[in-house]
Amino acid sequence: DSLEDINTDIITLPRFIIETQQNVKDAKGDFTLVLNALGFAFKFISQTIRKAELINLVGITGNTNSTGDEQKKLDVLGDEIFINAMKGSGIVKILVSEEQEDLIIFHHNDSKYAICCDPIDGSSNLDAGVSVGTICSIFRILPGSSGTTKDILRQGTEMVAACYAMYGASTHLMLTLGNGVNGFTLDNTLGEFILVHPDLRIPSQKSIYSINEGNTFFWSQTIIDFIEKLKRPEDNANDKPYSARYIGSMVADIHRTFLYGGLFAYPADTKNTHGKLRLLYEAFPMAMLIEQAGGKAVNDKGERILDLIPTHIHDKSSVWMGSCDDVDKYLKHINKL
Ligand code: AHM
Ligand code: MG
Repeated sequence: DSLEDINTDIITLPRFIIETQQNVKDAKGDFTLVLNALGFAFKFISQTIRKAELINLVGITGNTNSTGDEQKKLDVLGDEIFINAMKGSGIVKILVSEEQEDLIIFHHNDSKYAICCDPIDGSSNLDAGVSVGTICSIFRILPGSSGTTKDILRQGTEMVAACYAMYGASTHLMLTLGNGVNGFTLDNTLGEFILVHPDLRIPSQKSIYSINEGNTFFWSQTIIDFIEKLKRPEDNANDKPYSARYIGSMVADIHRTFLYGGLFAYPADTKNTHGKLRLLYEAFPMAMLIEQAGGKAVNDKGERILDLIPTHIHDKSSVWMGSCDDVDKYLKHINKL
């Protein structure tokens, strides 16, 4: 590349936040601190995952043994990295993590936010080098609250922001502040997330379904019938069956859905009677991101995910989310449209 080709006016995550906050009345820079802490946690987890295989398998770095026995599991490390980053931000009062039974409260003066996260989602895929990610929902705590579950057991529509990081061939960050979705990619040499997908829109239709079909035996007849329909050429546009794509990492399956379109689902079944995915830090943030990009997100009954209210911090929900027309196809199937 010639030097003239270098873009010197790139939009980094901090720049994006500063410019966005300038349009928000009464913004005091608090949210910048939250995003800084999140960005740092994502970079740290990303680097740790990238080093992990070499550390564990061949002991190439550090003073670890070659069997990896004394290594902390990556999900534990990811959780610790995330907790410490949020604690260090000085602005987060409450943290819910998939890895922690109870909510964590940080005692800082003036801390205003509650973050719910799955630090390493899809961790069963880690040892095979398949993409995993971190998912987060962000609430502003209730006025005068000293930090209780009331600050987070709220309707999904009350989130002020949501994001996920995906640790794949590159590290990606998808972020919504309730005004569209913006996609960033980590430039490892700069150590900065760079805006690469401003105002990302999810395609309105794509004949892809993403579901763990190995669970068919546990599904209701309604769901079995619907998935069969997607496979029958005569029931679909252009007489074409849907393609199956399932990674088994929600972040990676949703990331593909953002870029290519299609339908991602994890329904309830006789094993997981409320579905498998967690409302506060999996279904909610992904539903907000999907809706903000022009898609839809509902549960098995066709109820909008963001209208649900959790009763416990680790509550689960069935999910059907993705391209508008593909989710509508499900809604029509269950007579909710
Ligand atoms: P985890 O939070 O324990 O990693 O589980 C969540 C993951 C999601 O990333 C993924 O969509 C789903 O579990 C896959 O489940 P299954 O293996 O049952 O298909
Ligand atoms: Mg998870």
